[in-house]
Amino acid sequence: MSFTNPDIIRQEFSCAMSEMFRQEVPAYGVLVDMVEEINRVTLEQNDELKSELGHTDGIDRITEERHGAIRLGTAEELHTMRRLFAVMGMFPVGYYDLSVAGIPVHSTAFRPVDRASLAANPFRVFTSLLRLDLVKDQDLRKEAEEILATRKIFTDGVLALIEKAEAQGGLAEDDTDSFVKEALETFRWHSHARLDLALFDRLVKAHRLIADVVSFQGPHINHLTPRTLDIDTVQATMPEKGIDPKAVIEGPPARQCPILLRQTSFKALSEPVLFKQENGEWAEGHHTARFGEIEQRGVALTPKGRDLYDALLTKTREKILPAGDGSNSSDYMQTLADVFAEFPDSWEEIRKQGLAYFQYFITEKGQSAQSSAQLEDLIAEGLVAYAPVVYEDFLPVSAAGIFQSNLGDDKGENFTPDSNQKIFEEALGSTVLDEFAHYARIEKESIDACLSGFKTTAAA
Ligand code: OOG
Ligand code: NI
Repeated sequence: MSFTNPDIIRQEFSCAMSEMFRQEVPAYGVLVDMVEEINRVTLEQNDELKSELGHTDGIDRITEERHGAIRLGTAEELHTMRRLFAVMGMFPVGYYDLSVAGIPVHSTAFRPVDRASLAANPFRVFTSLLRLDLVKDQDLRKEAEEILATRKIFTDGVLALIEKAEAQGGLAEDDTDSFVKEALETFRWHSHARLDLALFDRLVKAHRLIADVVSFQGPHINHLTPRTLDIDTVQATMPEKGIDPKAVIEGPPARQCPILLRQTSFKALSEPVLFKQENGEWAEGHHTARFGEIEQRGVALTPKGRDLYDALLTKTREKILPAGDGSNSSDYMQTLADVFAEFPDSWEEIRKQGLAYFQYFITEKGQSAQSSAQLEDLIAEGLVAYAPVVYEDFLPVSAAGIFQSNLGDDKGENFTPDSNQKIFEEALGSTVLDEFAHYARIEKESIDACLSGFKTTAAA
């Protein structure tokens, strides 16, 4: 039996999701059009960037790139979600504890892992699991648990197809369309809540995020994110298009050599929701949940580079915390840039100090050469060159900033930080891939391929 390549299922799914979200959240469509235009202009003006992207991840990938995010309520939901994403070639990478930032969730990113799959379609989903164990009000916690225990977020159709895919080792072409269609249902917006307005208000008081997860029939996709090549321009241009951006860009400042991930979003829209009252009638309330985001990716950092990044970010935030209303945005961005002056800003220096991961390749000159030299000599002789490995994961402090700007200022109770990867993985039903080990492997494989390339040439 022949199966549809999971990369193709993911491609179809992400297109369907994008279409649904554009229809449901028109401002997102405006943002995507803006990003496409700015990416086009950026590439036109920057030949170096164009050739660099050609080496690492292909020009075609840029505007298509999307990630999304969902928030789940129970261990069982997370477990089934892992099985659903596996059908599309998406696997859990990384563990993010957001309780450190006062948000009662922990998360992973489901994503394609190997290079060919990422290149075929990079779509990933930042997936959070609500932690009701952090809620102090025992009655509220019990009520929330009871409500979540009775909801079904997956259609019978998709459950059957997941089982079929697992049993067969894949999905036949005939089943692919209905899998995508049925899977999409889980991520749809529901304008009718599962509870009444009074309980919703109590949940909001505990934390807006708890209300967002517990009140609805399913884990609506809360944002999608195209990749931009010039995040500062998009941030500055949003207001011109009638879109209200969050106060600051999350992550590192603008640099010659981009590192990790910079992100910004437009603020979640207030949407009407109908709540079922005791007398059987529907009462209208409001909820902010859905927004649009953009991201600009740079090089993946080694643990040493990441420690430096974390230290500089902490130092910045000790001096100034970005205010939600944007009143100190330019001071924050300036302080960030000043503090990050300490982080080397040339690829050569970054590589020399072992701060980031690189992919090595044989240059044109190297193609016809013979050598048994070591890597550093091959580079010095111009036979081998290197390009940054793109960071494909997320950042907990940035994610918390995105959460916060979209939950409003009314944050509710403060939670005690309590990282618990083991509990998360138990719910998931598997471990998460360690992203550092993964990037290290990419680098090592590229070095091995270069060195053996020369050996083969020398032997021939
Ligand atoms: C997820 C926020 C995190 C990102 O890009 O860091 C995120 C959420 O709001 O559910 O998507
Ligand atoms: Ni995001």
